[in-house]
Amino acid sequence: MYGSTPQPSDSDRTAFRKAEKKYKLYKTTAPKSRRKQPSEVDLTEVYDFKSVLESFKQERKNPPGISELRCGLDRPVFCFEDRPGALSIEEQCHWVRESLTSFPQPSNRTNHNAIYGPIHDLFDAVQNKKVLVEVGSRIADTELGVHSSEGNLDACRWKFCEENVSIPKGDSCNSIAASVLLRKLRWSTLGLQFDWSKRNYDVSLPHNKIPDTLCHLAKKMAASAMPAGEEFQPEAAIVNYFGSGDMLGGHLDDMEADWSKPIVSISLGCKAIFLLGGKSREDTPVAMFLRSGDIVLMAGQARECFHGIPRIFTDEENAEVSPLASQFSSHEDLCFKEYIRTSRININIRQVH
Ligand SMILES: O=C(O)CCC(=O)C(=O)O
Repeated sequence: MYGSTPQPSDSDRTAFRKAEKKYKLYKTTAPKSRRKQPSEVDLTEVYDFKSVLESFKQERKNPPGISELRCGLDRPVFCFEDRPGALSIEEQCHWVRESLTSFPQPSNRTNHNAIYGPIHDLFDAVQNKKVLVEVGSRIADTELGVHSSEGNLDACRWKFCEENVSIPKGDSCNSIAASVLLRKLRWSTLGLQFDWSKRNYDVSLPHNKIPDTLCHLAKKMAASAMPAGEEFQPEAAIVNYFGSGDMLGGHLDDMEADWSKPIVSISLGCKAIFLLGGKSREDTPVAMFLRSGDIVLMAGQARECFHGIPRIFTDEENAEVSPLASQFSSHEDLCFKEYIRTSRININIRQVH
């Protein structure tokens, strides 16, 4: 989760920090070359659920330390025995679309709110090559060819308009392409809104309902990790968007009142390394690959453990995103395809109370 302040003990000496540094993307210039290349990383200790699944299918055997969780799903679910959580390609496609179109819609908030206020229809603006323009007091909405429903420039100063709109001479005008805003989208929040500055849930903030289909999926996934007789209540979700070089520092999800309830965490798009540590940053984390469609259940002991994403893979060979990207085959879907080929999305669903 963003906004977690480094702890005093979070020096290079902690086991978690060491693992983050080990897997982080560093670029070096190879001898006789001027181009920077990703440095070699030893990935032999990263748990690979693709091979776990293959050996399970062939020999019904799990690697030491990993066992199968029997939770009535039509596909195997594995868990780490010492720190005790998949989606069809169509489901992945659906959630990528939702994450880029409906999840960032106001009243849900995103990281862009603080600068631009609520932004409506960002993805639509990307598809139509629009530009977000600061509508100053001297430039009327009508001159920019945009329609302001609010009629109050101070309350809503940024508007999407055509790329080639002409700004009247002498008017200074800030603008940013919708495509750049999408690249810079880092999070959106659904259901109860998380306040990053206060690091708590602000129940007074307006928000859109978490879609029923997402609630249903989360309930199904969480069921095996719920206290007996209780049903998971999805109250909030954080959607993280990662581009090349982005990481999510080691943190605890400690803002929910009841840690006996799991967090359901869905991975979409490019492959990533997930670090699952212990209750202290001093505990050496295990590293594992997360691919598109993987679901991590942060439950039981693992609910209280440090975790983070030190690296995502955006190069064609390692991203393993082609099956998903190729689902976006029509001309209208080109923007989805371009986005997901070099990005990762994580949707994590929480019961807050
Ligand atoms: O991106 C992920 O898989 C982990 C996300 C996460 O840890 C969080 O949002 O708290």
